Amino acid sequence: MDDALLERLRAALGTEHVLTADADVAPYAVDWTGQHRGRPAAVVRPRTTAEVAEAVRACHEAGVPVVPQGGNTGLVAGGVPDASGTEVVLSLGRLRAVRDLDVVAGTLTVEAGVVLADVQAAAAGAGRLFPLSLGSEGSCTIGGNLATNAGGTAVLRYGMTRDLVLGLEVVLPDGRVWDGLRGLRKDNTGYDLARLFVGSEGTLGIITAAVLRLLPATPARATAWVAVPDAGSAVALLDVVQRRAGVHLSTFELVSRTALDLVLSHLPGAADPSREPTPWAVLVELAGAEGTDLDPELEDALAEAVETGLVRDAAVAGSPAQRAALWALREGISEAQRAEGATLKHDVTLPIGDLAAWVERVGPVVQEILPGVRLVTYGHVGDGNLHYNLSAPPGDDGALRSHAAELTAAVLDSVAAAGGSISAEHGLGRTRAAAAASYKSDVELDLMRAVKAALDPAGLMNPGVLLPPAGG
Ligand code: FAD
Ligand code: 2HG
Ligand code: ZN
Repeated sequence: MDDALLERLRAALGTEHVLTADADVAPYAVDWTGQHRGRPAAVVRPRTTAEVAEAVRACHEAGVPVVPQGGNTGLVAGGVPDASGTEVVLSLGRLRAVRDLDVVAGTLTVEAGVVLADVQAAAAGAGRLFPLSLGSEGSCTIGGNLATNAGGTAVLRYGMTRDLVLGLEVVLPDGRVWDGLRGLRKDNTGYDLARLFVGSEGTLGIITAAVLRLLPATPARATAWVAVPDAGSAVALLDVVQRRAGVHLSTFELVSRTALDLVLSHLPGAADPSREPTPWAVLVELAGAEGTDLDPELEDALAEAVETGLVRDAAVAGSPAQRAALWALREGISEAQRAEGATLKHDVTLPIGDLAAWVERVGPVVQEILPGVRLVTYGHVGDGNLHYNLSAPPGDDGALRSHAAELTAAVLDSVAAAGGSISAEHGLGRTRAAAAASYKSDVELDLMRAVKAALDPAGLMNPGVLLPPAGG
């Protein structure tokens, strides 16, 4: 990499925050799955918005591409560099200040590198709720959540990250700073620029701070692990719980037997809460204000569902420890699948009325391509979002890798044919950019390219992510 640029970065950030040695850059070069490994020209770790701006300006003037990185928990290789050795990774991990908390206005202003669990804790410390909730919340950053428009396990009630943000501060690809840190609920003064950056996966600019919406706290909880015979019963159960619990329903997660078995074999101390194994289970949680008695709503819903044959068995958490144990079964799936070997992830949305039939249709197609492949199906069924993940036949990672393209094409084609989305909540990154382009209309692609060209005419902000490389 150009010595003059390195010197300029060192002068702006301090020598110890410009990393070039192989051992130092290694953790920033590989994604969470371990399946995408890039080669950064350098890793820079600014501390303030002004330092981010200076680093981006320097790279822009030198014509060097920049890859923003938060907690590096992304699952589509959007925050790690390519293998060219020309890209600078800009880590937001040192922008960790909580700048403001306004309980009356219901807003929390945080810097991009604040870990999601710390955002939740800051809200809870003020008796409020920041409802975004993901299995990776102990290490992903709010900047990464915004950049990917993350979903998670409470979208059903509170929406995606986009629904939880009011204003942003962004360093643009040429190093200018846009101060859009406004906490107003009503502000119809032009294009919604903040939400344009949400979900842009670091391709339009670098989010350095955000004004987030806070909600009333919901410390009352009722949680159950519900055994169901098939995915159709899970979808029907959703209707029953929505009718009985109304706005209190905050989580409705589907887990297949294959996914649960992986957790039971990899998570120490894990136990199946159901008396008899069923092919599917649902984690249901209701949440309400202090003092709300949610148990009758949950029990009425479950009693109705048992009577109509939708539910075989249900374990209701009787203590915080039991609740945590049920959640661990759901949140442990990614880790258990990673421990099992090679993984092929498909994060898809189906129209919810077709979800169960789609699962029945696509299984045999996938099994025909690779007999013995394991269908590690689970997800946020209340949002129509399935993680239709595949694991290799036991001990045969090579077979999954050699059939990966064919398997993914079959799954994504059938999602598109059903009117679904090929990326529900993880984004496109490098992994899905080309596929998404092939399913979009020319008009939609033209609009996306026009936005990219207007904000990043030199094409230096996370190239190859979200939109495929030119000519690619
Ligand atoms: P990174 O992985 O560092 O980056 C992700 C993308 O955002 C990259 O394109 C990067 O360039 C860009 N980016 C990061 N920070 C900035 C910034 N400040 N400005 C501009 N661009 C930036 N995702 C869900 O949606 N729902 C889930 O339920 C969920 N559960 C998960 C569970 C596990 C165990 C794991 C490992 C991942 C899970 N994820 C989930 C995926 C991941 O955690 C989210 O996509 C998360 O939002 C990424 O945040 P991050 O800080 O790790 O971002
Ligand atoms: C989840 O819902 C996450 O647990 C991760 O979105 C999904 O690891 C995955 O494929
Ligand atoms: Zn998910």
